Amino acid sequence: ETVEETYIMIKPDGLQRGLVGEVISRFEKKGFLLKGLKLFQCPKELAEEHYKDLKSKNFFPKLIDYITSGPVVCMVWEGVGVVASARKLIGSTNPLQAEPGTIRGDLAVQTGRNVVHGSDSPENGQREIALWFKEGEVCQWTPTVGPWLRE
Ligand code: DAT
Ligand code: MG
Repeated sequence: ETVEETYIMIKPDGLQRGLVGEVISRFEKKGFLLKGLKLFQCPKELAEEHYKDLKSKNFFPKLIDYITSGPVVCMVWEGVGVVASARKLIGSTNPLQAEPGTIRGDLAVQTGRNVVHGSDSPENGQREIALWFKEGEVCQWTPTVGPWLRE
């Protein structure tokens, strides 16, 4: 049970469809801590760096076009086991295979329009936070409900 940070991003479809509050709400209600938040028009170079592991895939150009097609909502969330837990809250990559109750399972139908991104490991979480946020944009703060969320 280690405290981690993860990079969560609402993709352009989530913003266009008015799902920003819904997505943020799920992470808030779970009990994770919001440490960074901004609306951002992603340049092509950043999108390519973020998804560099997928560069050889045939869908890569479409993925980059989609992610840069409009503003995204960039977030840093902190919590015990938040990286894996966020992936569970988000659900499977293909929304039709994502379980009901997950963000993708409840709110999306296509892999190419799956509303939200979440880091897949603590290491990638740190890599992605450094990629998307500048020094000073991530806030350290202590919620007063802390003792009711963590023993
Ligand atoms: P995830 O976003 O669940 O971590 P991933 O890292 O494998 O999934 O892929 C990143 C994004 O790329 C994914 O959210 C949507 C897109 N993608 C992945 N596989 C795809 C495919 N087979 N066809 C089209 N887009 C795909
Ligand atoms: Mg991924």
